[in-house]
Amino acid sequence: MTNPVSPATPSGSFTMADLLVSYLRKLDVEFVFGIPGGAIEPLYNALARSERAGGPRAITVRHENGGAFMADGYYCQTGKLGVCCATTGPGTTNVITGVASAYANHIPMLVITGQTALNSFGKQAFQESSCTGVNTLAMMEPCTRFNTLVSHPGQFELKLVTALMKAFGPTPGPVHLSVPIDVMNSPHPTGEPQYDIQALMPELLSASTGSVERLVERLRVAKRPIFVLGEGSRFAIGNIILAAQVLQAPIVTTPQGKGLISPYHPLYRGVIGFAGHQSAVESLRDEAVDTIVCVGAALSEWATNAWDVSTLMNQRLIHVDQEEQNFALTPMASLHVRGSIAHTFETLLELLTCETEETWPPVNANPREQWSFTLDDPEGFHADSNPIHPARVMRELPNYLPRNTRYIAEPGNSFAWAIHYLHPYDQRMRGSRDFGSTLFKTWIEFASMGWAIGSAAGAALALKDQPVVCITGDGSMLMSGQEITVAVEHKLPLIYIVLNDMALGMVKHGQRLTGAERIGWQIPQVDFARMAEAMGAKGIRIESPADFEQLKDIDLRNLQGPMLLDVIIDPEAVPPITKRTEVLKEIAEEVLSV
Ligand SMILES: Cc1ncc(C[n+]2csc(CCOP(=O)(O)OP(=O)(O)O)c2C)c(N)n1
Repeated sequence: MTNPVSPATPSGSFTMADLLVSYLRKLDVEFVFGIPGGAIEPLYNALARSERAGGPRAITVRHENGGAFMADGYYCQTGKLGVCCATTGPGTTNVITGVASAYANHIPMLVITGQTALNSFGKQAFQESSCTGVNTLAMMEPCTRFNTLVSHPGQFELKLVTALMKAFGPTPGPVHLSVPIDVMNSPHPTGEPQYDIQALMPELLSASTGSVERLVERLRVAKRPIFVLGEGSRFAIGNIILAAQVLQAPIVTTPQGKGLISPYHPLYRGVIGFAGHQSAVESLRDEAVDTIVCVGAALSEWATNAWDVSTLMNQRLIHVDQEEQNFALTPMASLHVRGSIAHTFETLLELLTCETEETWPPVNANPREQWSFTLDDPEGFHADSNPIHPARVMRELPNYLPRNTRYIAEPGNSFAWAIHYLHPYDQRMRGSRDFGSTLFKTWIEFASMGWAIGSAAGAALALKDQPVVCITGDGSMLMSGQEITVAVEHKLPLIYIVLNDMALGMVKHGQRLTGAERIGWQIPQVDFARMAEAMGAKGIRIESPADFEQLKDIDLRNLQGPMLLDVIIDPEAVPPITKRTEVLKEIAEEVLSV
């Protein structure tokens, strides 16, 4: 029987690789990010056939790690499985950082790597990475939720389907299939998927009625509730904001939850945790606050200011989540509500029964700078200095970029400046039920340099014509900037903002703030605008706030390819990372006092 979605090879056989692509198509996945090589060729052959038939297609990246970051960015904007692939040996070792990042950030991702042919195992075959070679399966083990070698063709389909189910499991994450070339190339007996994969995608269990009723009871009697929104709030953001409005509860977010709510929402008090706002911290410390409803948050070190007891991690906490791993961090919570966040808030609103359209506050017609949270350095935010203050860069960006622009911020000082000072002109006062409605994305758990450069390309491919901004540092650009050529190749409307301080800035400022030795942070001067031009992108140099005016001559709503702004920033401006450095200092002092 022939397969309607993935035509077979010219010889007529339908390989395991064709089968894999058929499953991806059923899941509506559009892209497989990776780099070809001998052992993974059967998959690329199938992808070539798939592309011709309008199915999932290969996006060739420049470093396999970038492919994993792009798969991450694709998932974050669409909710669809991220898929990346690599050849055996160095291709697989290259991809590992991106897979580890996805593991830490709970990203559903399918990672397919090649292996040499089964009969060559143990014979020092070229790039052999079986258990008797450079054991790539062993390397993947700690950073995947399912990890297996497909040792014969009969296993392929059942292991693939198991992997797909596990990727979206109770704690989502990357899954890895290591596939010998001969297994990938072998014919599938029936030529079509045997499983109804859509039906097998795990349904999230609903929270028990009792626990949602207890939550509602607690909210009814709460004198002063407050909401803390993490990234998992995206599953019900409209209803969560509505619930907060009904209760007139202030809202703060973790750094990962920033972007789900408009900065101009009257109830919003800013970000807690790394690079956050004092107003958010004070809102939580307010003694009148008796109930903290924390929704969908990985309560990691940086999200919570090292698990600070005085703000979030105390008995006032009610923890609502659907990812089991997140609950392990909140034994102190007075109530846990475990189950689909979407279902919990639908039920909660039904039980509160008082919501009406009238409870929405009026949409702020001109939200510029009318937010209800405090900035650490308002002078820097408004500074006219040359070189430009990085906080001022954050202030300028929304002035020029379209309102639907997505911002993705790189680990380093970039995410610190952006978390604190970037406030897109966001009119979404009512939240949104769309999965990918966050206007700002960063991850603070694994925090690999180069993540944003890759992730932004995956996001831009997913979002088609909507502009995406990647805010990154010069160190990260030197580490992963080659991926710009992917954006050039696919004409992506991607704008790279390089905060150029000729330094590994976070390291430099961190060393200064902690009184450590000053070492290893210098970077030579690089003209990134010219680098971008050499790669086929548009390059612009920005030294002062006035230089942003050049953007007025560019149709940013209709970019036909990437653009890079090489922003020469004031290298002395201290980023909002003092909370982080205080923790580092405390750790150093504890070690010394032992
Ligand atoms: C792959 C990787 N290596 C090292 C680090 C440690 N690190 C965190 S931030 C940083 C400096 C980043 O420099 P740059 O990209 O120039 O950004 P800046 O901090 O100057 O904004 C380093 C080295 C890391 N997070 N990831």
